[in-house]
Amino acid sequence: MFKKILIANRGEIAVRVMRACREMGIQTVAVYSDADRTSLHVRYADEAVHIGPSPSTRSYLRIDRVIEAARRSRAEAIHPGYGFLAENPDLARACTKAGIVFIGPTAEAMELMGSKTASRHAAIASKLPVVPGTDRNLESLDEVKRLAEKIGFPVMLKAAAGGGGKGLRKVESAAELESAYRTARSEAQNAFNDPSVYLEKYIEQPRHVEIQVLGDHHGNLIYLGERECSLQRRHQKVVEECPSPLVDEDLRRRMGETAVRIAALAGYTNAGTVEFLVDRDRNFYFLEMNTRLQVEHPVTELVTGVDLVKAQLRIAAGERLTLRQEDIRMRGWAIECRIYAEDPANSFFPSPGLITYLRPPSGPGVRVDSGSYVGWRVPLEYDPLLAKLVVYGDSRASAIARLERALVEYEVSGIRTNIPFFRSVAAHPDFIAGRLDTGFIDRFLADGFPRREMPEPEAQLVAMLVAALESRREAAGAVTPVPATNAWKTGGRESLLSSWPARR
Ligand code: MV4
Repeated sequence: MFKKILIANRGEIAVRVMRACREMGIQTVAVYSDADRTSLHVRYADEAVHIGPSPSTRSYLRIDRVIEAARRSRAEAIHPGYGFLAENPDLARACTKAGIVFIGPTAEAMELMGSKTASRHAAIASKLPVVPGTDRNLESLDEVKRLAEKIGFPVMLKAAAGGGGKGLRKVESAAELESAYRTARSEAQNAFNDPSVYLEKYIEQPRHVEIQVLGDHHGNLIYLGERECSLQRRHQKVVEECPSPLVDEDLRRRMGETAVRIAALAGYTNAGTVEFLVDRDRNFYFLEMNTRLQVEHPVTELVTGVDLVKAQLRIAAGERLTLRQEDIRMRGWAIECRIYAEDPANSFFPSPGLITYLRPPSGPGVRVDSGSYVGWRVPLEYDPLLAKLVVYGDSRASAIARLERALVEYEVSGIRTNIPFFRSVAAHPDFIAGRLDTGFIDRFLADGFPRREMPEPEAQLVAMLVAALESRREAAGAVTPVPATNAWKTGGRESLLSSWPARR
């Protein structure tokens, strides 16, 4: 096993990887930019190397600086986390060249899966289920028109270099095709420096279900169940769970076996995720493969009992998978909420700033993967993910009850967070019933969220005033009755406790 590795990332995921390292006796090296001098991942690591100014293009995205930091600190391997360089084949190649192990798949596997058309082509050639559409880039408007008619409207135009919802365009009719084609191409060019687009049949009200896979360097490839990720806002996942309420044992086995076959097409090693769209008749179609550890990996960990980061480290060190497919058992239910420094009452705008108070939830079935602490200033330079709240219960209902309890416990002051938004989601009848199609969040926001709440500074003033009055009454010998929960006692959090639409 490695003695020392470098984590080429920041925030909660860097801390998550370092936690696995500490348990395995592996020394850790953090990298950091100017904005992250006091960040938790820097404090947590055994060593830290400054790699540049705050903009990620001049720090976390600089392959040369990351490699140099690994060389100087004599790290044997690099874990890329997610985002930043995680799916950049050039980092994997630079590692190989420098004699450093890249903790992830090969550059070739990343390249094949990085191209949506190349991965679709490979899957179609092996007769695996793929969203109906083209298996190569479209060359001309004439070709687009001809193929769209053949597929049948509505169709989706997608960027070949895209993924994760970037560069999508729904086209309802032939009349819209020409202008959609031109905008899609120019958007793809701007976002990915590659104008290539392709066509898919539009799947109505799909669900997003993804399969976790692990592959070692000895030909073993297994799947670790699914994650339900249909709750998204602007193609950003908001809530993820494992298992999916939609998936039964038979569908899980069929999707899992398909995912393993797709991964095998790339000679896949290490941790990866195969994404599927599932239609209303529960047909599933390969969408894309993510060649990294994902944000939502903890829900799979809680339900399968497998530590995915430790598995990644062992695989990268050349060890054999000790788990066989038949050893993977799913037990209980896990739900994750991504806690962001953003203001749900103001179109989810980022809300960076100083954290003046923090009381994360704890207790049975609660896991918080966090990169923040009291007194830390959330930088505005990066994705404002503060923490992931992950709850576990023996059933979906008990996981939801724990989620509601944990969200009531969660207190953050100084910045705005999306915690109130999750309190409302967790209490929503459609969420509770597992009706999680991709339109849920939009309908939910249109239906009257957010409710008005007392602004934070005023709420704090009220709470201080109440506390001062109570202590004077007590000093004068009065017995303070146990108060009924009210807006004064809770410093304005009352409206959060009685979340929309109504407490059950
Ligand atoms: C689609 C689709 C309908 N038909 N592709 C792909 C990436 C994901 N973030 C959005 N994607 C979609 N691809 C075809 N052919 C609908 C979506 C989609 C979606 C999918 C899963 C979960 C939420 C979604 C929200 C909007 C659109």
